[in-house]
Amino acid sequence: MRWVVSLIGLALLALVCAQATHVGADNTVSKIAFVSTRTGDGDIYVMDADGRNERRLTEGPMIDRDPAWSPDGREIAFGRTHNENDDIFVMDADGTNARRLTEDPARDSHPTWSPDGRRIAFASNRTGNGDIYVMDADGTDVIRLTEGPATDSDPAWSHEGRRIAFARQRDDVTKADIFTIGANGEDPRRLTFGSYRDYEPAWTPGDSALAFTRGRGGDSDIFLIRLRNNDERQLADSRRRDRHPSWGPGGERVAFASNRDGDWEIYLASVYGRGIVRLTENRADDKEPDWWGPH
Ligand SMILES: [Ca+2]
Ligand SMILES: [Ca+2]
Ligand SMILES: [Ca+2]
Ligand SMILES: [Ca+2]
Repeated sequence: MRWVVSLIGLALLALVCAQATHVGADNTVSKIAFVSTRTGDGDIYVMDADGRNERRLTEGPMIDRDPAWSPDGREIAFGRTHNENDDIFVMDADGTNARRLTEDPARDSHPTWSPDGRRIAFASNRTGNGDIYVMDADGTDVIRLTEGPATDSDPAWSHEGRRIAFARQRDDVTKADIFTIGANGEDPRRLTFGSYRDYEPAWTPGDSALAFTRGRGGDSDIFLIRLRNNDERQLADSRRRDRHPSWGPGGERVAFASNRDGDWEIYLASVYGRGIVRLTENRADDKEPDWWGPH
């Protein structure tokens, strides 16, 4: 009799576990946050990585941009223009509970999370030109990582956590290069050296390479640079502008924004083939994808 009771107990336990898994199903689906102007100004939207279940997360007259998933997928940091001031905000992944993290009159933008979710790096021009800063995820304990007259922007925190990639623009606005720096502010390294505008770096899931946007004249395309040998190759190319790469969780596909079909849409490119898939289709600008997937 006792083993029958134990079996029933085990069956009940399995049922409860299955229920719990089902309740958490939202965090088992790979999702892409992005910015769209379809309601006038920029708002943050989210969709499944196959383009389905699209929904709007922010509303109102503020301009929202640069969404960045927290590593656990529960929150999204983003940039918001309010009262002509750009600050970093964070909200729950369903769009509720938005709160402000930076309180400086300067332009604060491009949040990116440390892999443990405890810190957020961002770009700010609070000392007169662009530099990379790091703060705790509640907005406290702000530290400046880069200095000097160059304009540093577009920080991207590596998945192993020790380095942050960014774009550095010197005197000429048409030229920028990809750099990385230790998350403690030490050991800056330059990765690209061309006479192009290289920006918007994005680490592969294994941190062995970075995708980035390369601007040349009025065109821009998505490139990949391997850290082992600085080998570069082009991932997505069109005669219009291709920007803002963001890796899928498996490292086999990259999301990006392009105006190749007229207005801006979100696309996926395969790293190994030539297949390009379009995820959005409307007359507004859809940009700045940030891809999150369960680990
Ligand atoms: Ca600000
Ligand atoms: Ca600077
Ligand atoms: Ca292009
Ligand atoms: Ca569009």
